[in-house]
Amino acid sequence: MSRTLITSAIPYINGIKHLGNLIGSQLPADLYARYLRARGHEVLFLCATDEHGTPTELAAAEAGRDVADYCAEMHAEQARLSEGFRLSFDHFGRSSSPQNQELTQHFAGKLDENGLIHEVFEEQLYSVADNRFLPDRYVQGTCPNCGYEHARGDQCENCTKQLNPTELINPRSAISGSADLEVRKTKHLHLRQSAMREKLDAWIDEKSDWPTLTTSIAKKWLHDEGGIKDRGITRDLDWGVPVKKGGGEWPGMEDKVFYVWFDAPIEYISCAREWVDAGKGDDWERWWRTDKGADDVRYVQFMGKDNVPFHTISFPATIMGSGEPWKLVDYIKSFNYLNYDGGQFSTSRGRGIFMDQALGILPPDYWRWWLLSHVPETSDSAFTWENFQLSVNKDLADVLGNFASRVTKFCASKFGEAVPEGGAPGAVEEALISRLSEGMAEYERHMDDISIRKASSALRALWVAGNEYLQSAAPWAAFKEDPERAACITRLSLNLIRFYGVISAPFIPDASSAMLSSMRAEDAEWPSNVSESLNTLRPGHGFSVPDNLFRKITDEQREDWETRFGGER
Ligand code: B3M
Ligand code: ZN
Repeated sequence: MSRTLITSAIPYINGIKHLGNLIGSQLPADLYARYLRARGHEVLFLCATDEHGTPTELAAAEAGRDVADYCAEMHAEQARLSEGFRLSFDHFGRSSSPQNQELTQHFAGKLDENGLIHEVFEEQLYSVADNRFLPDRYVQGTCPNCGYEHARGDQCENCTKQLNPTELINPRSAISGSADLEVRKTKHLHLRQSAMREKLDAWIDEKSDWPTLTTSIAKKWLHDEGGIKDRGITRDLDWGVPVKKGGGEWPGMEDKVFYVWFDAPIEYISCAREWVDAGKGDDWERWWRTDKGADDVRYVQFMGKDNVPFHTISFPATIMGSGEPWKLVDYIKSFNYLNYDGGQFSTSRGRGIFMDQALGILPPDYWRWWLLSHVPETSDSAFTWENFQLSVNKDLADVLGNFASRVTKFCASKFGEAVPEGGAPGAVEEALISRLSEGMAEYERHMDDISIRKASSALRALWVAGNEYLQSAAPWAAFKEDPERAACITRLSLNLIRFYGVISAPFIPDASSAMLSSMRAEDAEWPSNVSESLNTLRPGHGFSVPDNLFRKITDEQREDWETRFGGER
């Protein structure tokens, strides 16, 4: 049995996530975690909320809330929605935890000891009225490029041009609106990523099995435009991890916090400690410290492509630079973007479908199936209501749901609610079993490779095989002339429902448990041999007809949702 540590990129705390966020890391990570657990591996699957940074302070201010209260509430909300989508985290932590504060300061201290932190003086806008330095986003003004009056100091939302706060015309503080701003010098810390370039480069070169999407982004950052830059890791904010080293003071840095992207990945480690502190596990170091057994762990990360630079450069630089035996990632699975009906999902503009809305109209499996079978793996992909309706109605309702309902209803009416005895299987059954065996090997291969689209097609093909078998073997026709034959087909088909319940669980856990409980299956072990697995439910074993597993989406519903979710939230 092997051990796998799985982390999903940790979602920002400010606001409910949309389906593009969900499929960009958490949902695929959950699929993989469920699959490995089902195959008998020991898995630690961690996620958390990413709570620091300017957007959090701004969102709390906009909601008129204290930032700590706001975060606590949003964390609970995100945890609730994660459960709603059946994300099977072993722990859903918080980057604002005391554990993460301590570990972040510890890393900073180690990096400093190892000469990898530079103190730099930067010119920055200071608001006299607010009595503080303003981070880029806290400065507002007129865009020098397009004249938009509400451009932010980091970027103009209107024309998307990246800006420096000092370039804005009529700059003012986003906190107080005051225009009484001065340019002053202030001290910041830089992580000397450039000093680690060769090490990082060599490390990436070892990763020949990584998706090209991952390695190409990493290489670009290491080499383009004169190579990897040092990175500012401090900010002028109140909300964040205070800049200290290993708990001690850091002279001159009293009013500053670490940059959110410095402490967020460290939360992957802290989260394991939070998991132990919450009483859910007893040893986090065996997952994270290579001197404490984590050598045997395979560590897999999931994330959207925009997060790749931080996971291939900045976080490894933090870990390597500490000189301590922390576990480095073994495999990074990254994703492209999911678009929404001819545009982009957008949190700031409330465009698309958000997790709470999705669960408000349909159960999680409908979304899980569509999202995972259309995951933007090799290129961006697009959500359309038409395609969603088609895929739910065809794959889930017509193929899988219909199979389970036809078989159980037929059996109940002809033989009663127990597996019938019937004759011995024949050539048709043998053909089916060999088709299923090949299909299973393919399904497992793609799941092992985290090739999600291919895995979903392979799973669908397994469902289709059962359906086609049932259709051509036609027990309802055989029943009249040869009830023994009809009973044999029925017995195998009832076993197929259990089989589907087991193998579909990583994708559609609720429907899978419904199938398993209607079959009263005690054994839900992953099949190592298809033929044996289809013999699990013996003659006389009772079952019940499941409620409709999937309801079809009607044209009316589709049109209604299309309108409802067409505009902004
Ligand atoms: N919160 C960005 C995102 O949700 C960021 C990921 C952090 S992973 C350490 O896409
Ligand atoms: Zn502009």
